[in-house]
Amino acid sequence: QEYTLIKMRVQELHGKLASLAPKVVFLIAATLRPETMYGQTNCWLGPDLNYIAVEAKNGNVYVCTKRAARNMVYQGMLRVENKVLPIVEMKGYELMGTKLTAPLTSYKTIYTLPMMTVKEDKGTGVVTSVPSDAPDDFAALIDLKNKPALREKYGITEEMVNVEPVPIIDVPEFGTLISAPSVCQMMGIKSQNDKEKLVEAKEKVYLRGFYEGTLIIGEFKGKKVQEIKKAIQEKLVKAGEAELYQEPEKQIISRSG
Ligand code: ZZB
Repeated sequence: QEYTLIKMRVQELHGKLASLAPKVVFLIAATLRPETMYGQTNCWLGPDLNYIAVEAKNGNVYVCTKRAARNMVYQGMLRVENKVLPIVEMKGYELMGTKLTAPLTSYKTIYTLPMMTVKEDKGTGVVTSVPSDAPDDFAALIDLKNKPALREKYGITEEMVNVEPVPIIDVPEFGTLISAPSVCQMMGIKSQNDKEKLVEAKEKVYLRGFYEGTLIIGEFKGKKVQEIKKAIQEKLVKAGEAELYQEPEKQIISRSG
């Protein structure tokens, strides 16, 4: 499985990240949908997952799970070869509310927010949120908007969740409606805890967006998603805003098993 790693730049180095100055630090999100980066509204971390900061070959610092860093070592992406050398170790909750600059999105600043369903054994443990086209993201975002206690627990302010799904992909069947919010509404999904419904919603939105979707924003506006996915990935990589990353076979087997 080939992921695109999206480099989300940390704007100010506070707390556990403060000691990394003057290096440039990125949270590294793994996505299979680089064409949706126009619609990023925030970044998800698992509050109880462990994250590490490691130095990349290019001198930047990358934040991800240890497992992802190990894969990066094998793929020659890190400065220290042959082993994982964490510069800093932290829990997801210690990074909540971090201000990030992400590529292609119209939001100048996006925030790291908690999502309970982020998996440690998939991608990098850092997930970019596209609530227009990912039902999981939409559901987790409405949870944070609707539940002040959840925000307070993680030091999240209302301002940080004051974002709306951005229409980026047109799917004929949904007309002018935005895919993920309308599918969630149709299926009665009210929270990230509606896990079974969310699996079904994801399937629906995924297939339609990929096979029937047309981009309605950015330089590839008017083009079919299928046709420009690769071009957007290449553009991001060329600009130094993304890297390619392979997920080892073992993970695929354990996921389907
Ligand atoms: C942006 C995006 C936009 C995504 C979208 C999906 C969608 P899959 O197909 O099940 O393998 N993801 C990545 N890592 C994790 C993790 N550790 N825990 C939880 N979720 C994770 O799913 C791949 C997608 O799962 C990735 O692509 C990422 O979210 C998320 F419009 O990135 B995606 C309908 C889906 N739409």
